[in-house]
Amino acid sequence: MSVLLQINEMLQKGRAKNVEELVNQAINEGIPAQSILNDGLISAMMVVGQKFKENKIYVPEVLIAARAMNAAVAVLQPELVKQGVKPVGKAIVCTVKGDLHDIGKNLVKMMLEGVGIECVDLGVDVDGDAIVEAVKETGANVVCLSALLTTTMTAQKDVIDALKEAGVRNSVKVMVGGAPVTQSFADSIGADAYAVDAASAAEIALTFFK
Ligand code: B1M
Repeated sequence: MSVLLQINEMLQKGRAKNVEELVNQAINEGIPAQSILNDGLISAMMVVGQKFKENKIYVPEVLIAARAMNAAVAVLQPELVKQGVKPVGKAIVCTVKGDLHDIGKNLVKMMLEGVGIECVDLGVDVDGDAIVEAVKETGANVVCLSALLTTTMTAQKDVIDALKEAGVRNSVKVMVGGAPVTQSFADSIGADAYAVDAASAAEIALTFFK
């Protein structure tokens, strides 16, 4: 079995140590960093995302795979820089003002990173002004807003309003999600996208960069 296939298989199982060793082996074999990233790591995270969507695996397995992904990316990073590989794009991720839930937000971040999107994580309880500032400072193309409470989902609209007021609404795509959020709510507040889960969020975010 090729080293890329082995990386893919081990990453799906969340075996961080094995993945790290195999990534080093692939680098030593002269396989381009981009190929290790795309064909070994990202393709494995896509499978993990799909299985999660289909309820074939659950949050703990995703977190373990994401941890292995992060460990592997850390090993690969110097090679990616050396070979001039750039992230697909940049996204801001956060949980909106008044809301302290961060497990779903963290999953979204991990899945986005898993498909090669650089994430600026603003944390939880984040208001529109902080997001506007981050958009201006980082040049991110996508803003991902998580809300877990019926009382805080309306803060997603406040963020969109703040982006409009600051004149930067057209420079970013806004994606919303979280347990109480629905497609019709997303449409009603003028979001560009709604994602039901973290894997779908990564798939949709990728379409924004194409
Ligand atoms: Co809270 N809480 N909580 N809580 N909590 C819920 C959400 C609740 C449904 C529990 C219940 O009553 N049955 C309820 C909300 C009711 C409502 O508004 N409809 C609730 C409440 C009421 C509260 C407090 C108000 C309780 C209190 O103090 N009286 C309080 C609020 C604090 C605050 O935020 N201001 C509170 C506090 C807490 C804890 C701090 C104790 C803890 C959070 C710890 C943490 O996050 N670090 C907590 C927890 C753990 C939960 C439950 C049990 C689990 C949430 C979770 O992490 N789920 C939750 C009940 C439940 O959901 N069964 C509950 C797993 C996570 C992977 O799912 O975040 O939905 P989720 O993410 C999903 C999707 O929604 C989606 O992707 C993920 C899956 O792939 N997704 C996105 C999420 N964000 C996305 C963004 C996207 C796309 C998809 O694009 C941008």
